[in-house]
This record gives sequence, C-alpha cells and structure tokens, in this order.
Amino acid sequence: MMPMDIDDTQSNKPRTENPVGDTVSEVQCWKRPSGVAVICLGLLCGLLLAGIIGLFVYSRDQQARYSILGNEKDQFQSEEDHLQTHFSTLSKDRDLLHTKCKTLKDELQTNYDNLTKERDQLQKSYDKLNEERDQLQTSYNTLTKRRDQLQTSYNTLAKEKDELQTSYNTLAKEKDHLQTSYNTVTDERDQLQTIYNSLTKIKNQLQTSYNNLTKERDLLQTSYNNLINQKCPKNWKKFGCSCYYISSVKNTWNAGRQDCLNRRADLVIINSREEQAFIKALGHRSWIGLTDRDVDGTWRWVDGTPMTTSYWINGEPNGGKKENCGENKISNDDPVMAWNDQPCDHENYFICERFG
Ligand code: MMA
Ligand code: CA
Repeated sequence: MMPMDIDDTQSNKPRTENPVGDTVSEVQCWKRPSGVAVICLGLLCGLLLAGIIGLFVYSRDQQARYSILGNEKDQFQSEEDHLQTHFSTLSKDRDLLHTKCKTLKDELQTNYDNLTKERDQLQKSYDKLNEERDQLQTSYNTLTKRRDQLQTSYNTLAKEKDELQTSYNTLAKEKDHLQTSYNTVTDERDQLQTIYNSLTKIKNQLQTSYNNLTKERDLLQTSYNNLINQKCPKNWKKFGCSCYYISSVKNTWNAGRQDCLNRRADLVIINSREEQAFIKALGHRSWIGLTDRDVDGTWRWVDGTPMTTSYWINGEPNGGKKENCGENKISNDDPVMAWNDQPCDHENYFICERFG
C-alpha cells in the first residue's frame, strides 16, 4: 500500500508543471476543415477567455494550494522516508518471513510426507480395521442372535428355576415336617425297639420257661397218669392221685399222725371241695392233718402250708387254746361242711393220705 501511495504522488507532478497541456490540444482543433469550425472557433474564443479568467483565479488558488501542497509534500516526504525505513524493515521482515516460510514449507512438506505415509498406513489400518469391523459385525450379529437365543433360554430357565424354587421351598417344608415326623417316629421306633428287645428277651425266657414247663407238664402228666392208674394197697381207698386209709382204732391227734407216718403217709390234707366231700362221705368222725397249736388262730396243714380254704361247721372253730386240732365231724346233714376244732389229746379215728 505504501509504495502505491508514493507512485500516486509522483504521477501528480507533470500535471502541476504543465497546466496548459489541454489548451494546446484545443488549438489544434482549428486545423480541422469543417463547416462548424467557425462556430466552434467563436465558442472556443469565449471559452478561452473564460478559461484565462478561470486560470487566473485558478492560478491564484493553485499558488495557495501549491504552498499547502509543498508543506504536505514535505510531510509526505518525511512520511515517505519514514515509510521507506519502515518498508526496509518490513522487507527484511518479509525476507526473514520468507526464509521462515520456506523452512516452514520444508517442514510442512516433510510433515506432509510423513503424514501422507501415516495416512497411507492409517488407510491400510483403516481398511484392515474395516475388514475386522465387518468380521466383528458378522460375529456381533451371530453373537446377537446367539445372545437372543440364550436370552430366551435364560428366560425359560429363569421361569423353570422359579418354579423349581417354589417346588423346592414346598418340598423343603414337607421335608422338615417329614424330618420332624421321622425323628418322632425314630424315637418311637427306638423306644419300641428297646421294648421289643426286652419283650424278645422276656419272650425267650418265657419260651424257655414254657418249654421247661411243657416238659414238666408232660412229666407231671405222665406221673399223674401213673398215679391215677396206680392201685392203692389193700384196705386203702383211691381218690384222685391219693390213697386214703381210715384207722380202725381211735387215738390222739399226735399218735394218729405217727401211725400215718409209719404207713409212709400223713394225716389227710384237704385241697378241694371234692376231696372234702369224699372225706365226709367216708362216714367216720376222724382227725385231719390241721392244727393251730403253734400260733392260736393260725391254722396250718401238717406239711406246713397255711390253711386257705376251710369247711368249718357253722360256729367253729370255737375252742381257742383248748382245742388246737382239726377233726372231720359227720353229725350234720351238710355234704361238705364238717370241720370242728377239738382238744388234741382227745381220742379219735384218723384218716391217713399218701400219694400213689
Ligand atoms: C363239744 C366239742 C366241741 C364242740 C361242741 C359243739 C361240747 O363240746 O366237740 O369241740 O365245739 O361240742 O357243740
Ligand atoms: Ca370246737
């Protein structure tokens, strides 16, 4: 911009030094042969006069303006110098910038080349990545389908899991109930097992006892049969398994008993109502093997066993310590009740009894 301004200033100089240049070219119009030349000449004369007047005025104004322009020129000259200096500085700066630009351009070119290489590599990488992306996309699609299938399967399984969980909870409760019942039943079973074991022992003991008793029973049955079938000696009477002897003489209770013992027998011991009826039916008032001589009021048989069933005549026994031996009295009409307590030294028939 500054150099252009300087040129403009210079281009004004000729116009200032030759202000009548235009008038010379108007004068030359006279030389042209034309019908209107006269008119033009007159007009030109008028114009020339006006122009002379104008030039005078103009010259005076121009003098003043020239003076101003001179000053302005000096100012411009000063500014031109200043601008020239500035221009030089800027030229230097431009050269420096040009150098820098060249350096930068080289650097940029290098960078550009490098970037181009990198771009190519990136393009390759990009293409490769594209391929990989496409492969990944395919894989992704496949995986998405698979994932959807798995999701469906997962949902189905989740439902089944929930159902199974519910079933499991129900079963767990039932299991707990059953466990409780099982424990109770197990306790009861153990108790029953203990009882069963005890009962088994008892059963075995009872079985052994039963077996032994069966044997004994069979032996006793045999003995009983033998005894039942065994005949009594002469003058003895048979009833059940026993033989009975009725004395033909009277004697005291002790002497009568001794007589029985001498006959491998003892005074009769009455064990049943039938036996008592049998004894009474023999028709003799006789000693029997009953006495309370050891403890008054406590009647025992001659084998030491306590009397449990009795057939006393109504009102008997009534003798206290005076009557300590039992007799079978036949004076009453009752077929069974016949006992009376009598003084032991009283003489009486006696009935002996022996087995077999
Ligand atoms: C007799 C004697 C007693 C018996 C009474 C029953 C008088 O005594 O045999 O032992 O109790 O008779 O009247
Ligand atoms: Ca009596």
